[in-house]
Amino acid sequence: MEKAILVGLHLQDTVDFNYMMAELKSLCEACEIVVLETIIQKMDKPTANFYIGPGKVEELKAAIINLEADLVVFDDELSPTQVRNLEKALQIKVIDRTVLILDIFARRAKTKEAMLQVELAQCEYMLPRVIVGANSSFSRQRSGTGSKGPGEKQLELDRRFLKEQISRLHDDLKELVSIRRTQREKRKKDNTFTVAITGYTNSGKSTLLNKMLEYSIENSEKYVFEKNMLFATLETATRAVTLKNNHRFLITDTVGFISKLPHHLIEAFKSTLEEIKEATLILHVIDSANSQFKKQVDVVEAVLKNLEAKDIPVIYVLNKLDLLPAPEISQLSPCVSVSAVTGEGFPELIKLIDNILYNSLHRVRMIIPFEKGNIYSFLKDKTQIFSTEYLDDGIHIDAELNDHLFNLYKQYII
Ligand SMILES: Nc1nc2c(ncn2[C@@H]2O[C@H](COP(=O)(O)OP(=O)(O)OP(=O)(O)O)[C@@H](O)[C@H]2O)c(=O)[nH]1
Ligand SMILES: [Mg+2]
Repeated sequence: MEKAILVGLHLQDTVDFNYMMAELKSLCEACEIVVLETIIQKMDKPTANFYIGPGKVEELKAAIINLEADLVVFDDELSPTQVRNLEKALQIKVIDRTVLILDIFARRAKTKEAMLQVELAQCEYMLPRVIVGANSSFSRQRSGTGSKGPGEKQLELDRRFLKEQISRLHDDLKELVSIRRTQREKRKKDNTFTVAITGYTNSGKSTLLNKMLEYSIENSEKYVFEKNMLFATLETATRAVTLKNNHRFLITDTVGFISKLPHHLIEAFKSTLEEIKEATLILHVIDSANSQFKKQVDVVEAVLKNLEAKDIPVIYVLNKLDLLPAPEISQLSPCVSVSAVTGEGFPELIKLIDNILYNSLHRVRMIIPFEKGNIYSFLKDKTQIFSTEYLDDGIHIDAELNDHLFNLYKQYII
């Protein structure tokens, strides 16, 4: 196990500094790094050369020797110059928050798609940091903390090779993405509603999906992996839920978010996150037992905005109700309090989901004249048709229309 000293820069306008440092420690733990000590400096802004001030660099140097540390972890993304200068001055491996997060992703990635996405993000991160003839202390930045991913073989890579690698990864991913897209389009055609679960990492998204399966009348579905750790889930899992009233929807669990999520990762995981964008409804799961949950909500909302998913209806799910009474938050609406462990609040949550998905639907009987066959094909594509009969006066159907289609084809409804 590697032993690290954490370094945090407490900028004047950061209100949640202690929380961010605690989160950095959890990220280290997820990478099996032991934290020996935390060194903090209060400043107005980072210095260009070392991120921290020159006096702090000296203090850090002494601490490294005293505590026999193997590496130093900084609380925010360092510029290539800062890393270079720090490594030179300290004679030790220097990494930042971004490297830690990339590393956790590399350790957790299991599917081909997730592995390619992580590798892509790592290569993009490395690209500006690879200097011709760079000294070997850069190796950690390249190979992470002994995880899979690009790994040791990258030591000899130069910029050109990295660029080739990036374009190869893009090509490989494109192929996988098109498969996923085809599946999604099929779902759309089948007129299946999709509910996407989203939220901060460790908020209970996977636990919520598993609990939801218990409320499905056809529950032959496989449970997903849930665990008390950052980024337990990296791949998307989709399961079908059929409610007692036979209303059916698909529910999707996917990767969680964290503050300062490296933008290369968001880019690389766009295809995974597209699932959220294409959903009929979003469940935003909030760990209301976490004292910083409001901050976490803001982080998630910002990512959703970045994904252009802000026009999709959202239900705010205040989770972990069994640990603490649910907080009163009037600005989050509609909102349900639940416990994904005990199932408390689930009947309300399910009712709300059902209402949003199905309430705006009108069950109707229609007669579509034969010469309007195109309307029939269109409806078959867009809505659920329960029965079809070809009679003298046209095609008789029993269908479920949303408001829009209901108004559009009013004249054919009987
Ligand atoms: N007490 C309590 N614990 C919960 C609840 N929901 C989830 N947990 C716990 O919180 C931890 C994280 O749960 P997950 O479902 O893996 O969280 P996630 O949001 O999927 O996390 P990532 O996949 O890592 O982003 C686990 O230890 C769960 O048992 C809840 O309602 N009450
Ligand atoms: Mg999960």
